[in-house]
Amino acid sequence: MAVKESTLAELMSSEDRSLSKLVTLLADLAVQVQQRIPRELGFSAGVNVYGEKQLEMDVWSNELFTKKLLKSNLVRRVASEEMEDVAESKTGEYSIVLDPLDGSSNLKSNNLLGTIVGVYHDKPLPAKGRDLQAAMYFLYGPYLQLVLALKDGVRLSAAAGRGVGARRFVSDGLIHKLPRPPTVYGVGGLREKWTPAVRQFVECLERRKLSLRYGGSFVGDYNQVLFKGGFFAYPELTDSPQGKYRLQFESNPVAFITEKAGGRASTGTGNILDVEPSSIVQRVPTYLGDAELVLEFQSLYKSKSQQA
Ligand code: FDP
Repeated sequence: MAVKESTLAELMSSEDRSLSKLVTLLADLAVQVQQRIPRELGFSAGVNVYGEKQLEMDVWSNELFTKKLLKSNLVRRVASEEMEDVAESKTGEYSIVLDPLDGSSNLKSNNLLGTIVGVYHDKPLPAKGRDLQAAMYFLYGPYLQLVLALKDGVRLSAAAGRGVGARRFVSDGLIHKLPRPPTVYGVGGLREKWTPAVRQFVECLERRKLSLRYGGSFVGDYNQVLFKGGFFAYPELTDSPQGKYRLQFESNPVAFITEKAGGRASTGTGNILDVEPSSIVQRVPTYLGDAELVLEFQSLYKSKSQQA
């Protein structure tokens, strides 16, 4: 059956006009980031958007997103993984949490990178994941992909159409769910620093023939789970009980996407989206993906904690 192609504007047609404008702006900026990456790597020597000295790509992308969002009249607050404080403007109804270039250590080796965004309607930051109105990530892969979670579910789109900027994004408009049965898994952190619960769970996934997919890029690795079904974690580590991911910028937005795709998101003991935020820089152990697998991990975690 032929599927009708939808533009980004059509995907957003049942949402508030201001949210639609915001997603369009973010998509425009993601196109600019993707175009900028080869220049940053020196394939276009001397080219610099500001005409100043070459900036680190994550600093550059943070400035791009933050400045444009705050000038848009749509966004009141921006908190970013690249900034210590929340940046504010005088107008706008949205509060944005942002990891402008997640996985930036993959830049030189040309592996996957992403931009992660969480959208709150007029909430002070930091905020609880449960209060997110929308969340998305852009994946800078062989093609630029937008994974967009709104209240009615997750939709996938790609910058593959004929337009420029956000107008290039096209979608089949279908709601995407995590497929079953699960077939892949990825777990971050050094194996020697995994706790017994994580080790045992990974052994169990391997016995069930789930394939390992780990490239060291959150959105890249998570996207495999979203497409193939499975389990992804950046777990608590023996020398880092809160793991690596920042609650506001990484764990909450991707947890929101996971729930909207029919999966679950856990800290090991409870739902990531219910964690009370204590600071902008807070980290949480992050276990995501197939709902049954995440629940299974949670009960193993509980029994290992009781034994300890
Ligand atoms: P990066 O340091 O390259 O920015 O949290 C950031 C992140 O990448 C994630 O994208 C990725 O999943 C993780 O760190 C990789 O950490 P390890 O190097 O410990 O695997």
